[in-house]
Amino acid sequence: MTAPWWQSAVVYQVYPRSFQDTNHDGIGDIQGIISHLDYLQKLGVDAIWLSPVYASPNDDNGYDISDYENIMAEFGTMTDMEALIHDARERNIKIVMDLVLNHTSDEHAWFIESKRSRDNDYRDFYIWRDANHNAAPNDLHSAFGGSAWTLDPLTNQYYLHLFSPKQPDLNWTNPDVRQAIYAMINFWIDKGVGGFRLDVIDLIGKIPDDKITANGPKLHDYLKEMNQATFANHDLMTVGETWGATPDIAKLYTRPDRKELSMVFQFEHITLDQESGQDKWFYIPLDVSKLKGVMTKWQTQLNSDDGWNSLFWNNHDLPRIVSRWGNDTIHRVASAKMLAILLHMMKGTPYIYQGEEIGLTNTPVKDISDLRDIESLNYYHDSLKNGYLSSDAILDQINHKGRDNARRPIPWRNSLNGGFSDVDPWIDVNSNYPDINVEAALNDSNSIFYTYQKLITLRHQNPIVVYGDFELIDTVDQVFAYYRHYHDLTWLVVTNFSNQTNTFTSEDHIEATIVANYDEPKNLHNKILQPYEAFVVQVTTKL
Ligand code: TEU
Ligand code: CA
Repeated sequence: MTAPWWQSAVVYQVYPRSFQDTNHDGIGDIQGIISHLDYLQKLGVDAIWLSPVYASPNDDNGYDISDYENIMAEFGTMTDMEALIHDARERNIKIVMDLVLNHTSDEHAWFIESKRSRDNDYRDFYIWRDANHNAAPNDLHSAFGGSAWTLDPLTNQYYLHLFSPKQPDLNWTNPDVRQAIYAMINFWIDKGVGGFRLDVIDLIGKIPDDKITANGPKLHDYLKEMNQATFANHDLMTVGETWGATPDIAKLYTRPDRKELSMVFQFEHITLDQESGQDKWFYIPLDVSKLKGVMTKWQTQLNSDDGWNSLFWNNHDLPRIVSRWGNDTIHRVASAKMLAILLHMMKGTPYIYQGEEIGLTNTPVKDISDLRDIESLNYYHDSLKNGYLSSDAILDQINHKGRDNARRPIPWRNSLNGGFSDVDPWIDVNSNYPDINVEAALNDSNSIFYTYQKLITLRHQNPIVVYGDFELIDTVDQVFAYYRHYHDLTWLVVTNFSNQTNTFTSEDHIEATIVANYDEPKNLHNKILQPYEAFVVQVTTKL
């Protein structure tokens, strides 16, 4: 059996709203993506994960879908979408659609019907419950603040929404819901897409009455059924967003003989820099030794026979990695390359979030009016109301962790609005665009861009990167070093996760340098590592 294409692939995530505006409305669009396919081909990626482009009132920037089989007017038309799929394919790039199956928009035709009356044919497409002593059925919370239940006065029942009230949860226990969803997925498969990213897929088996949300008992039955009805017999890549996954849970989703998904996004490393028992806003410094522990666990416990890893630092929900765990001032370039090398030499399918490849930074704001994200806005207002934190303290948390950090327009060059749009964009471009932009990166042969390009090529050309065994090396805390072993070959990856120098020592003999962000290392004996230094060398190990 030949290995599936997605095991050696690198995926690039596009957040369409912020990629490129072409029709002068300040909002990115599908033609904008098409206009940069040559750039993505130059970078070398195999697939684009496209955040939602479906019709949506944009309460949550497209993660609230009002029609799965139409394109958001602001982004373009179905003809544009077909052109994108076609033009990408001509460059050997597949389009991976974002499937939001846990909920729809409250403006979806199904919900509009569902709320008409208690006996409407679509009533059971959603989750309706009677009041509990004149209050919500229970105390389930929405991820965006407040109760997960909203009362609809017309029929005097509550509906469930684990996200905003404009994102009512679908009722997956209803077979008609499932069949309607599968038909929609097949609509997109027939258009020639290369796969799907499944939004909060771990929630679809929920039992709200027992307050079970993630990993409900029927979850994997639904995924198997979905696979049979849709993905089976197509050469697709599927990746599930699963916040609470452990390696054992990941195997349930991804073990090939279970025929569910290709891989999942696990978030264990992502939650390391928050106070234990608190939500993401209460940030603390990263403990590198904990990061080593988590990454090693995933690298060693998920073998290709029983599952597959994804690798990522960033997405549209997360702060920029160079600001978060690197250094976005004097060591920006070195630390961005270090983070790239560390991640891309691991086993699994890497995802690059737009702008990561040029080391885009966070965009701290001084005023809440500079933000657009529903999660940050709700958090700000709810926290102010409960009075535990000052508005400055809340803004500080949002500046570190808020989702708009990732959602600023891509700066393409040093011109008005970074060349994203010639009118005011829907959200401001980071003011550092004169220095940090795509054109500047392409014109500098030492830029972060070319490190990413090289890492992608290395993965495509060297089975050791895709299949090699991972072995952590015991070092001082701030140094993260590991081997990859493949047949007789050994690659050594050494990274200094610090703005200070550190020492790494080994008896191994360097045969060749594969990639480095400082000068090529000469030998490994008491090697002084510069701030954020990273290199990969082929070695002969001393036994
Ligand atoms: O995110 C899932 C999710 O749980 C988010 O609320 C996440 O916890 C938060 O963004 C982290 O800060 C997915 C999408 O990626 C996100 O953009 C959507 O808002 C959400 O689902 C609802 O569809
Ligand atoms: Ca536009």
